[in-house]
Amino acid sequence: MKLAEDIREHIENLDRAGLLVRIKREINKDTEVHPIVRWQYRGGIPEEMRKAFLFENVVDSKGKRYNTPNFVGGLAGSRQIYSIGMGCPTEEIPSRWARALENPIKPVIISRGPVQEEIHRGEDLCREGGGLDEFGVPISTPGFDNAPYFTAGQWLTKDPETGIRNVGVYRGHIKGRAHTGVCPGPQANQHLSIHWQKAKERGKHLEAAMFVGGPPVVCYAVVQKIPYGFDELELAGGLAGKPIELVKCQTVDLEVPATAEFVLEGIIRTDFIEPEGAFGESHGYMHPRILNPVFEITCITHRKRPIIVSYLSQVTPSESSKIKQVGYEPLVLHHLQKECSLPSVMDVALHENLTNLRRYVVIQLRKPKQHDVWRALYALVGFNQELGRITVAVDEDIDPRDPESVNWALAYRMEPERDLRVLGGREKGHSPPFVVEGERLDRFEMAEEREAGSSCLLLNATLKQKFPPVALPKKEFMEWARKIWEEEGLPALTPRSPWYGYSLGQWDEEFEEEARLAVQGEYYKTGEKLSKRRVKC
Ligand SMILES: Cc1cc2nc3c(=O)[nH]c(=O)nc-3n(C[C@H](O)[C@H](O)[C@H](O)COP(=O)(O)O)c2cc1C
Ligand SMILES: [Mn+2]
Repeated sequence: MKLAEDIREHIENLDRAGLLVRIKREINKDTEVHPIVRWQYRGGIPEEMRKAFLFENVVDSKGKRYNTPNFVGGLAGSRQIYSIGMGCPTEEIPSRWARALENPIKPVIISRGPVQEEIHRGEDLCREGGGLDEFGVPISTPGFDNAPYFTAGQWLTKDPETGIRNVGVYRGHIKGRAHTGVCPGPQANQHLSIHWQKAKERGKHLEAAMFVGGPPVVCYAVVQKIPYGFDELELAGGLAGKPIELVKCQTVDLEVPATAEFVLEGIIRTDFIEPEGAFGESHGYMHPRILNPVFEITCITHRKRPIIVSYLSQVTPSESSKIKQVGYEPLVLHHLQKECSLPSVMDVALHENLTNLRRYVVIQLRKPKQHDVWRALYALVGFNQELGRITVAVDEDIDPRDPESVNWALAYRMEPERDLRVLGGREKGHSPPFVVEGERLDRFEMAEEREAGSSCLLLNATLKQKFPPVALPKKEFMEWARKIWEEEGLPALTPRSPWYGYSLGQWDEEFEEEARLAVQGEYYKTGEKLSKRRVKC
């Protein structure tokens, strides 16, 4: 499959793979777009059946028509959709990530690109129908959100000191034809926030370019947290195996992907902040209004009929959680196995449904020593302040991605008095509860609240001693039975672990022999043997 250069080629690839739904009827972007796609996540549809949605005929609540299709669920609606954007099978995604981290490729600047097919600046931005009036941006959580927000805006800025580029996805609250809010996060570790702070200290506004679309690999790279000072566009080049092509912006000293759908150029003011939100957030609740910077648009450039990519976020599973999970799990696994020298760690599962990845994590280990189990648990919660509020360690026979399997381990292999630890001194992170003073929550008050702290729960649900076998028929009997099942035309099976019995150490040759005799029909022999061991009572 050819790696897509832009959203348009990506849409063609999805279409060919049978992963695209085109909605041609008129759809209201304020009330219908996101609720339609939401059903794919709250309607009992398995991940393998999820599709990308292209709304071709977009109107708004006032009846206005837009020449800007909406593309939702299109970059990471499922792991399969993500793999189309990466141009590789799902199994190869982790190694692509590893390769890109080790071999980033610098972008190149070219003279022209489709993203500048149309250019609007100055007065043009402020007239009726101009500026953001041209863009039919959907409302993510109709009934709660206070405006449409750009949810797939990739904010490109440069460190005011070193000039090193950063790109990250940050929500953009649409407030007027030529200005938006921007939410660089109260977290000091958000790189846009660092740039903004540095510009403010120098008494300057921060030049920014918010672009939407471009090569899918760019979209995947810019949501991953990589070290400060590492240009995400170099990482994207590493994912693509070739440089990302950029064009120079018109009004700011920045450059953006040549094949993006559209770009908002402008400055993020550093002399005031103002209320922004409320907005339904990736933690699954409405995030209250906070004080945030304002982005003043100096120029909009776009392709003809720009496609508005919008990520479905909020309650998980969502496109937002998937786009993070696919790259984040290999990063954490690599950290435990390689950087912490814990080869017994086999897998790390960031539980996605409802809990949004970071809050509930399961580590799977192969025949670990107990001190390695604890070290893996401590290392995981040390990797990131917000990671692993609840962290569980399980053995290799427990599927870390199956909550039933994990509950099974918790119920039998964990002794609460001995096997759990609560660690304090943690940051509260991006989640409720929020302390609201009066009507609104100030972002600095929120920072204080984060400092107020939180804790995490570590649960060691690995075996500490031998257990008897899992009481299901041995594998060969289950496999034979499956053959008969299928020959009889009974409903298709999707085996779930455990589907056969296996030893967990507490079993000996005598039990083995008795079971062998039993299936050979020789169980009277065992009865006879046991009758010789009678004890008086
Ligand atoms: C759909 C979506 C929306 C996001 N919105 C925000 C946001 O508004 N504020 C924020 O701080 N992070 C947001 N993030 C997370 C950042 O993109 C992520 O932390 C990224 O690593 C930041 O990169 P940077 O620190 O290099 O700028 C969002 C992520 C996704 C996928
Ligand atoms: Mn960064």
